[in-house]
Formats: sequence, structure tokens, C-alpha cells
Amino acid sequence: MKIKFRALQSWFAEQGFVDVAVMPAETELPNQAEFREWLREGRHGPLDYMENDIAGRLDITKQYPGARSVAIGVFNYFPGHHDAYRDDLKTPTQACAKVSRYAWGKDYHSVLRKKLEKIRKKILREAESPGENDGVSNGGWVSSFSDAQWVFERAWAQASGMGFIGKSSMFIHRNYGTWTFLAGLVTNIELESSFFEPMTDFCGSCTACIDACPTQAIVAPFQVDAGRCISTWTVEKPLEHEGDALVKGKGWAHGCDVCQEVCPWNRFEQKSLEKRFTDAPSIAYLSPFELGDMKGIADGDKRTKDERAWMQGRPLKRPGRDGVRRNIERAKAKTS
Ligand code: B12
Ligand code: SF4
Ligand code: SF4
Repeated sequence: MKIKFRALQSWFAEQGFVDVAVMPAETELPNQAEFREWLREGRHGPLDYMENDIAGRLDITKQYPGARSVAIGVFNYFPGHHDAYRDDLKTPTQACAKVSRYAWGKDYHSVLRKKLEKIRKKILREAESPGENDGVSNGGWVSSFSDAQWVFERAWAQASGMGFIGKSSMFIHRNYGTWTFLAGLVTNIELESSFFEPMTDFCGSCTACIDACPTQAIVAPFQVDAGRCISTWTVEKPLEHEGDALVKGKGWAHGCDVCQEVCPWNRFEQKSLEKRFTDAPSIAYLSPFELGDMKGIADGDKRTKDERAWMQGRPLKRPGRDGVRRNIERAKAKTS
């Protein structure tokens, strides 16, 4: 017997996911040719890892031999808007740069991993209950992913019909808009599939994200050039000079939300119920002052205890103290 979709749905809901879909692992993913073309044209910019194991990313059964089902969950992280917070800090002396909303709270990789681990255990327990499985649970395995380089996550979400891919290349959930993380499970245990039928895009004639992108990174509908995206140069490669001209004066200290801020589908945005993503709005803006004196971080290379404590478990840890400082400087730099 397969594990019922309804059971899965309730386990994902218990963990705070706003939606989930289940599909056979051999589902043919959309946009494979477009992905290959994206790479061929060098749209991955400095993200060399995107060239790794392309066949495995496009066919999850190559990555996970024996895989039968994939569950893809949608997690709403929307914490609110920048202007709602820290008006007190918007003064010339403490000129602040913005932090992308996904990074206001705790690192979603670890938060979601813990949630998926609970669901993983439930699946294994259910599969092992006598008389309630199809016999694959001997040696049954369940593996989780979230922002995994080896899974084509947005394509899975698109295939599921829970929403569609917008011209910004963001997955847009029909009830929650773009402010979502994707995360899921792949398993050799058979899970009942949800009804799924890919949605075509509902952007219509809108081009708001393309027009508003501060670096013209959305080079064509559905195509983001990672080498032009502020997110690449502030999160992944903050210490490299290549991105200086692009991020200079754009006001973003970490990531960028412009293509989401302008998206009309976000009129459906709803504040996340996950406190770990919403309870630290003070991080919405950063200033050199904040990174320095206030947090007790000394100049130079010596990493202090306070700094480690402050960044611990947050996305800001990725660029690190030096990266964040550099990002703030560049974000606030004059462009001419
Ligand atoms: C590499 C990467 C980046 C790179 C490149 C982004 C990009 N657009 O490719 C950089 C560093 C720039 C980046 C930035 C961001 N990222 Co990122 N990133 C990834 C990662 C690891 C891989 C993405 C990938 O495969 N890109 C290659 C392109 C070709 O694939 P794709 O982006 O999935 O593209 C879809 C469309 O382009 C479409 N497509 C292509 N051509 C055509 C043509 C037509 C006609 C159609 C309909 C569709 C279509 O096909 C794909 C899906 O089917 C994923 C995690 C994962 N494992 O998937 C997270 C992921 C995409 N990122 C995520 C987030 C949150 C962000 C940021 C919002 C962070 C921020 N605030 O700064 C920005 C958004 C920038 C943007 N507009 O995309 C989320 C997106 C969630 C969502 N709701 O969509 C993901 C899924 C991580 C997660 N697990 O939650 N990211
Ligand atoms: S995140 Fe910012 S820089 Fe990147 S595509 Fe969206 S608007 Fe452009
Ligand atoms: S801003 Fe407009 S074009 Fe861009 S993803 Fe949203 S609806 Fe589509």
C-alpha cells in the first residue's frame, strides 16, 4: 500500500508548509532545454557549481537510484516590509543598506532541514507498519533537500501545478506569491501522487520585474543572468571585485528583493507564521555602525565572540563579517 497523499499533506502542514505536492520520481521535468541553453549561454555567471551533474539534476532517479516519489513543499517566509521597521535608523549618519527578507531570520536551510527530518521519520515509521506498505520499506530510504544544487527545485514546483514560474524566474504560488522557500523529500517508498498538472504562467503582459531589476539581470522573460544578479555578488561572491560595478550604490547589503517587491502576485502575500523567519526585523537594515561598535566587532581579521554569536545560524554567516561589511560599503557607495 502506498502512503496516502493526505497523510503526507498533514505532516507537511504540521511543520508549517503552506502547500505540498507529490509526484513520481520519473516525472519529466519542464524546461530542461531552457536550462541547458541557460548554461550554454553562461547565464550562471561565476556559479561554477551549476555545471556539475546536469543529467542528475534533470533526472532525479540518476541522482538517487531506486527513487520512486518526490514530495515538494512550499514554505512561506514573508516577514513584512522594510519600511515598517527601523525608521529610527534611516538617518544620514547611520545610513543603512537593506537585507533581503529571506535573510531576516534564521537560516532556512537548517530550519527546514529539521522540519523535513520529522516528516522523514514519519514516512519511514508509516512504511514499516505491518500490513500498510508494499514491501519496499525493507531498505526504505527518504532523503531531504532544500536549496540543493543537485535538485531542479523550481522545475519540480512548476511541474506540481501548485503555482507557476514567473518572468522573474521565481516560483509563484497561487495563494502566497513569491515569498516562499522550496524544500522536499525524495524516497524509494511509494507515495500517493497528488493531482498535478503544470500551470502555464499567469504573468500576462506584465513586465514589472524585468523593468525594475536594478541591474537588468532578467535578460529575457524567465531568464536570470546570475552574473548580473545582486544576490550572486552579495551572498555568494561578496569579496570578488567582478561584481563591484553592479552592486555599487544599489542599497542592498545582502541579496535583493526588487523583482519580488514589484510582482503583482504578491498582493496575496501573508506574514509567515514561522517565528524563526519573522522575529528579527532589526536585521532588515544594516549599517557599518551596527556591524562595528554595536556588536563589539573589532577591526582587522580577529573574529570576536559577539560577531560569531550574532551571525550564528543566520544567512548572513555565508558572506561572513568581511563580506557583509564590504556589501554595506558597496551598497551605500556613490555611483558617480
Ligand atoms: C543558483 C540559484 C540562484 C542564482 C541564480 C538564480 C536563477 N534564477 O537561476 C542566484 C544567486 C542569482 C539566486 C538568486 C535568488 N535566489 Co536562488 N537559487 C539558486 C538554485 C540553487 C538553483 C537555481 C537554478 O537551477 N537556476 C537555473 C535556472 C535555469 O533554473 P530556475 O531558476 O529553476 O529556472 C526556472 C525558470 O527559469 C524556468 N524557465 C527557463 N526558461 C523558461 C522558459 C519558459 C517559457 C518558462 C515557462 C520557464 C522557463 O525553468 C526553471 C524552472 O522550471 C535554487 C535552488 C535549486 N536547487 O533549485 C535557488 C532558488 C531558486 N533561489 C531562491 C531564492 C529565494 C532566491 C532569491 C529570491 C534570494 C534573494 N532574495 O536574493 C534570488 C532571486 C533571484 C531570481 N529572480 O531568480 C529560491 C526560490 C524560491 C521560489 N519561490 O522561487 C530557491 C528555489 C531556493 C529554495 N530552495 O527556496 N539563486
Ligand atoms: S534579485 Fe534583484 S538583481 Fe536579481 S533578478 Fe531580482 S531584481 Fe534583479
Ligand atoms: S512582476 Fe509581472 S512579469 Fe514579473 S513575475 Fe510578477 S507577474 Fe510575472
